[in-house]
Amino acid sequence: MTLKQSDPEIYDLIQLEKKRQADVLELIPSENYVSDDVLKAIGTPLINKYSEGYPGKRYYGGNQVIDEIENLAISRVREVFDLPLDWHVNVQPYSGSPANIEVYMGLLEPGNTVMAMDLSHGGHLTHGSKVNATGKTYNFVHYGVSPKTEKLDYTEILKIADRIKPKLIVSGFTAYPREIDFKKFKEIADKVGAISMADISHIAGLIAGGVHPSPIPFFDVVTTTAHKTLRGPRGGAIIMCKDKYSTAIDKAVFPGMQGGPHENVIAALAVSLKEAKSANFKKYAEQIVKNTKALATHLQDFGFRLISGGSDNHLILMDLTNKNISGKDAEKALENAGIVVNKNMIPFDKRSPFDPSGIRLGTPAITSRGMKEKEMGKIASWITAVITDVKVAPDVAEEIKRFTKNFPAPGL
Ligand code: DSN
Repeated sequence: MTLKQSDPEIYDLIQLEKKRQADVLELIPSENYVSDDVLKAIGTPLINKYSEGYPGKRYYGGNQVIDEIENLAISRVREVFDLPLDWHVNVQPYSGSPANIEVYMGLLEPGNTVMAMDLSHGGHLTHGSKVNATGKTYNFVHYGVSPKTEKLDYTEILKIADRIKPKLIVSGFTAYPREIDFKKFKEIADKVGAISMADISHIAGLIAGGVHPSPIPFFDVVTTTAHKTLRGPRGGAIIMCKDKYSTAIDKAVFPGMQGGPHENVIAALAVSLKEAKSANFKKYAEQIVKNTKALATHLQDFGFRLISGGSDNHLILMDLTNKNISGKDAEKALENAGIVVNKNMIPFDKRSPFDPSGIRLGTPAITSRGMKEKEMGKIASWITAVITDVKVAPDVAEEIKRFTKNFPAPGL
């Protein structure tokens, strides 16, 4: 019996979501479309297996095949991120948030001082937000972007680090549209004797594709989710670290935070990492950056103010203050038009996180559909039309439905 026959309610909802994903312009910069092969690997009987422990040292029998899968995923991580021999890999974190928490658990004591980017300037909840376990457990001190340039000010970051002497400094962002100078971060960490940690979740695919500098090999620890630009499965993550941190971090992952790893996700991660080694993936990563730059230029030509004046990576952070619409209302209006973005705080925002001044948009998913610079002008003009007059949204949605048919999304 098929799922359609045995559980039509869930089957129909899945079809509806597939149709939604096919019909819209997906511009949330942390989302993407995985390949058919990644989907195939994740929906396998690997999900049935318990494999607490690590390859060769499991707490359950019957893990010979699972060990091979996990080891293959690890060796592919090593190739994709060009890891030196004295680096260690853990592919078991359930997602990006657990991965970050596990690094802190492994390397810090509660109450230790840690430095990271402020959430409202583009950090992440697990970079010590007050409402997150990380902010409640450790003494996070935040840096932000410069009020003048809206870019990272490394001199100011050094000043703060020198004053507070953190045990660990986190670099890596969820809403920062510029290239990160990991070398400068490492210099700062070295000057104050801090562990350097990069959360590359957003830009892992750009690093793998060679279009963003990597923090490897000179950083101490690097975490990343598997999805986003890397185009692997959600519900997976990777920790890479210098060997001297490996025992503490492995113990924090299991048994510290987690039980049995999700080996179906690890297999899907391995599949996506094989894809990430291909020449096509490099082209995709290059195209993401070209598309974002083109979209940014068109939006600026239409009078939108972009945080930091543009983008070097896969995302754009837009300040809507001069358009007299809030981030929340813009997100809704654009959604009605088939353009999916997310409302987002902008640096020094005077509004609240639930109804902030900005929206965040990016090009990974539409690049995976094969869209190029030519399409970015069209997309910018639709965004402009909807933000200028929200009433045009239903007409734009129809146009976009026709338009997206020319760009089949992988996996749907
Ligand atoms: N929530 C993710 C994002 O959208 O950027 C980060 O984990």
